[in-house]
Amino acid sequence: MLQKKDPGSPTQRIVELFETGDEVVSIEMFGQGRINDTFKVTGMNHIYVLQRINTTVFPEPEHIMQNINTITNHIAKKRPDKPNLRVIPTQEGKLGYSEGNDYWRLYNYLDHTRTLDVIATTQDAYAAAKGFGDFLYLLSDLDPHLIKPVLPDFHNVPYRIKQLEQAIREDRAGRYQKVQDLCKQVRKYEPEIIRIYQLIDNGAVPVRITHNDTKISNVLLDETTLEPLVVIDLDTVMPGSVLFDLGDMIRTFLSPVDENEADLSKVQIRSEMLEALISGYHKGSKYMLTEMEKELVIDAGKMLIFTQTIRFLTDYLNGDLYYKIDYSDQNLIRAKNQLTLLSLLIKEEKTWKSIAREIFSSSLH
Ligand code: GN1
Ligand code: MG
Repeated sequence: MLQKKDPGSPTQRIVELFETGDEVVSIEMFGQGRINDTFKVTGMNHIYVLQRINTTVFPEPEHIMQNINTITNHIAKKRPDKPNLRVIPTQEGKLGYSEGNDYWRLYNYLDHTRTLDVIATTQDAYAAAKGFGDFLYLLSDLDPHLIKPVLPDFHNVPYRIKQLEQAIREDRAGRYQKVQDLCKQVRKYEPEIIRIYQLIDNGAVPVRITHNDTKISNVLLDETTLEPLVVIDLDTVMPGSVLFDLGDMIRTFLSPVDENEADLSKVQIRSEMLEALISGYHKGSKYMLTEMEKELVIDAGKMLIFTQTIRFLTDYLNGDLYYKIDYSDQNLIRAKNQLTLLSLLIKEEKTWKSIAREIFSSSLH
């Protein structure tokens, strides 16, 4: 009794190419990702997560799957008693299935878990940050050379600025005039953000295996205890700086509304969430951050919010080719939302920095 809620899609045929030993009962769209397509597959015996990888964004999905397989095996070996993400191979023993421009993969579904889109309480912030901190710690004894840099320029600020400049020059969607002022406002932060990026790039902080997309919805929490269980969305796990992860947490944890909120007066910085984020991460990562990493945490937030602002703006100028949108000005709204967050963070940056210092030094070891 197949109830496909995704009519006309090849999803059932695809699932059957994987080594599940199960029978499909239903398939439905699932999740909030802006890049890949995700489906929840209910089988007779188990539930699975099927994903179609966006091969424009990830041109070498096989490399991603090798990375993910290395990472998930490493974590499962270190904590076999906990729920873990597993790559389910195809019947031919491959880590995914490639057909035309599509690349598909299948995971086990982790039941009795939930994700958050915005952080409502300090307990949420602490738990989610601790989950990402655990992740850093769990991978800290894995040689970064074993992980391929699948998107080498992902957090490269000068590269992102060049992409914006190109989008302005080409003005493919004829939208530049509308966003000229916004471009000016955001570009005034460039020198300051480039300085932060260069510090990192010049080796002020160690290269670690980092997640690189630590928005709150990427950690699964136990649905009753709210304990962080599993970090998901491992496509961008690469050698990088922990500051990319901390920066993206600052970007997504501090405001009571997410990047899609059009009412900019709702964008705010909640200092209690910053405190919870830092103490949760510090605890999860077993206090392994260097002094320089701790010192740069707020700067990292600035850098990630800046980069996200110009990425949304670039995509808006290009005619929405990268991020999924629900309505035509959504990338513009997202860019404005992120620019508001950036200016709020910078306005009181001294306060945030002193809070960060205090929490890092007062957390119990
Ligand atoms: C994308 O689609 P999702 O949620 O995995 C993006 C992140 C952005 C985020 C903004 C590979 O993440 O870098 O921060 O949207 N991922 C990629 O919501 O570009
Ligand atoms: Mg992602």
